Amino acid sequence: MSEFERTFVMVKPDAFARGLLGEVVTRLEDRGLKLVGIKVINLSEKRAKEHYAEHEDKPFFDDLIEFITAGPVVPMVWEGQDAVRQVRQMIGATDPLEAAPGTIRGDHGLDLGRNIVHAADHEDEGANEREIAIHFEADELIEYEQHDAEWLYE
Ligand code: FUP
Repeated sequence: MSEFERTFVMVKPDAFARGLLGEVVTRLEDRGLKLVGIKVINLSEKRAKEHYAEHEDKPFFDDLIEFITAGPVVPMVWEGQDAVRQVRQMIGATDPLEAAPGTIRGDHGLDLGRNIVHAADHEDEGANEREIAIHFEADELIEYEQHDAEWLYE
């Protein structure tokens, strides 16, 4: 069943440094999703470890934390019908080698450890709300009318 929901997305340091922030935002805007929160920050090590807590026992964890704290990131919250699944499809598989052409990772990345963008996983229940809460205060998510909504939704 379709669900109207919010999803957490984050442009990673590689994409920010490569000037791909606009590309990622444009793709999500063009799809019809509504931007309700965005900021540019340097992630603290503490917040990075909280964000990737599920991977703390993995061999790649230290490299992942070093990478995600190596430069500015852009956490965002996007809203729309089935937003979590829509965005996961748009970013493509975790490894850019496996990501289909036409997806963000499939069009802009090559390396698993430099894969452009993070988005909450729809198969990990609760991940989305947890990640939004890690990166945003409630008053940083804004409410407004999406003026083209009547032409996006039946
Ligand atoms: P995703 O949900 O697609 O971002 O992927 P995961 O949560 O499984 O992995 C988080 C990040 O860890 C990936 F973006 C890249 C990194 N990673 C590795 O570096 N090596 C691995 O074997 C798996 C993931």
